[in-house]
Amino acid sequence: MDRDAIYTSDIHANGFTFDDRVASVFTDMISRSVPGYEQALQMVELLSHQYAQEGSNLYDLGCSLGAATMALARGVKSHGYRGHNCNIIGVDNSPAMVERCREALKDEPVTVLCQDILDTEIDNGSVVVLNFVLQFVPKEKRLTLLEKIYHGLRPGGVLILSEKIAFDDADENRRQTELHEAFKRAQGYSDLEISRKRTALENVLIPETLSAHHERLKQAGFFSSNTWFQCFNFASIIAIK
Ligand code: GEK
Repeated sequence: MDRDAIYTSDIHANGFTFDDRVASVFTDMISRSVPGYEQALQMVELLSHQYAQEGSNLYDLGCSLGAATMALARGVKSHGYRGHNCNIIGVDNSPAMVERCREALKDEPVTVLCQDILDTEIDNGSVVVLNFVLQFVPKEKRLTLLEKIYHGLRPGGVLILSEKIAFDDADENRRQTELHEAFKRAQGYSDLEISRKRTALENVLIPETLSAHHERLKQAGFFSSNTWFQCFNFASIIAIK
């Protein structure tokens, strides 16, 4: 796995994009930047095992290099009859990510589409994953996306939504941000790399509060949504149709 040293220089300082350079170090970047990332993937496998319905479609929207797509596949594979006949579909709009993802998953029974998830047709779904992706979708388009997912799910189907989150209280927000930055320092990032990345992600990654997410999921139609995981300012929600 190539190590992320992108922000040791300031080439990327003008704004973050999922280009070839990011894609080439992405596994290292996300593992050292998102506390709980590995655990989220383990639980995507477990939740896929639990909620995959026979003959349904499972989607990983914003799949990057396919880590959660593979977790969906493992969850279904380990299942015996209930996961049988499922289609697993990964979607990402970064050509650099999709090219690498297709290569890495070429022997797996999954389809990888290079597409904007706002244009993806969701149909006959039982599990949909948005693993740290909604935060990159413009705020005004988030409800429409969740409504589309809701309508494309079968009854009993689930959405797994993992996000970086914000806090209403400014002091709490600052404390959680400090803890996240301490995590990144402990993972070997320097203060300069942390601060350059923070600047690059401004206006690109827009976090919201957990209550805003739960409220929107309710508005989209989901009858239940629960936060099953939180570590500092990162959390994951499961919403059920
Ligand atoms: C994982 N889920 O490893 N349409 C398609 N893809 C998009 C869009 C969009 N509108 N917006 C962003 N992306 C992965 C990690 S990374 C998270 C997801 C992060 C894609 C973007 O190209 C990138 O690959 C991914 O969403 C976000 O479990 O970098 O913090």
